[in-house]
Amino acid sequence: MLILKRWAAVAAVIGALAIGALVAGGDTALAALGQAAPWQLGFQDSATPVMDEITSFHDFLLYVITGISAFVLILLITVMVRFNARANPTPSRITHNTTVEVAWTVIPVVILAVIAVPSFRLLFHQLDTPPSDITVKATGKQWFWTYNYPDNGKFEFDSLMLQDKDRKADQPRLLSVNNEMVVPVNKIVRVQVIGSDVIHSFTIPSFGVRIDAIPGRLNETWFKATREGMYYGQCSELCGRDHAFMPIAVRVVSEQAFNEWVDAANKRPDWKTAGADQSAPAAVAEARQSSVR
Ligand SMILES: [Cu+2]
Repeated sequence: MLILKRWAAVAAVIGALAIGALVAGGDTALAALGQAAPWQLGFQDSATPVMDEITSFHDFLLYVITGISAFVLILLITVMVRFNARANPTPSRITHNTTVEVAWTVIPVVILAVIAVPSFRLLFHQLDTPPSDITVKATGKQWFWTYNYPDNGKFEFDSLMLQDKDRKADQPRLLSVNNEMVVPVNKIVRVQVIGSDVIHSFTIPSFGVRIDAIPGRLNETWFKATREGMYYGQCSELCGRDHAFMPIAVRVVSEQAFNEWVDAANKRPDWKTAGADQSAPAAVAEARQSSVR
């Protein structure tokens, strides 16, 4: 009986954890917009239609797997309690049951089909770039990102992680950069992604965007940010020594502010050198020092 009690305690803990995860998955109050928050559970708040879809698909799957896990747990406990050698000394000799065999084949197939339909719909939504309003090209380099806007002028700039001494109070550590990628709100932004040396990965969790930056291959993704603000991501493909120190920072602004930014960017003569001001190696050395500690 002691063993049974222990198992019951384990089951209770697992059940409590599952319910906790379920509640946390649906409650995004803990998550901040555009960046991770301490003790966050679940995704960052969504800022694009694709991320809305990812979030609801995730929540749906959580219900499915919780149901399956609970069902299997109940079966296991029933077997342990009712059919152990003491409770059931003369076991049944049945080896086949057609109804049960058909059920345990058909029901999982139905569950997989129910999962597959929204899954493929989401994949299609992510990978099928709609006609875009603007195009941004992001080039992953060891270890920073270079952006240019092929439809908006000839300017190009490097985006490097900020040193602690250059950071303002509202700029998060290890995520803020000297030159942010700027895009207009409620516009479809096509992002062309490429690597110039090794494979990097362009990732913005709040946008539901993640795509590899591969040398010699122009990858493409898209997003439509529906809320203004700052959104952060990080290179998500291990790319070498300073992989952890090449954040992605996107500022979503009104269309008017975006047009003003483009005008200013086109007039700025020192863009190319703005990133190459050698602040990056120092910032990285500093960050590496303090993360080792
Ligand atoms: Cu990288």
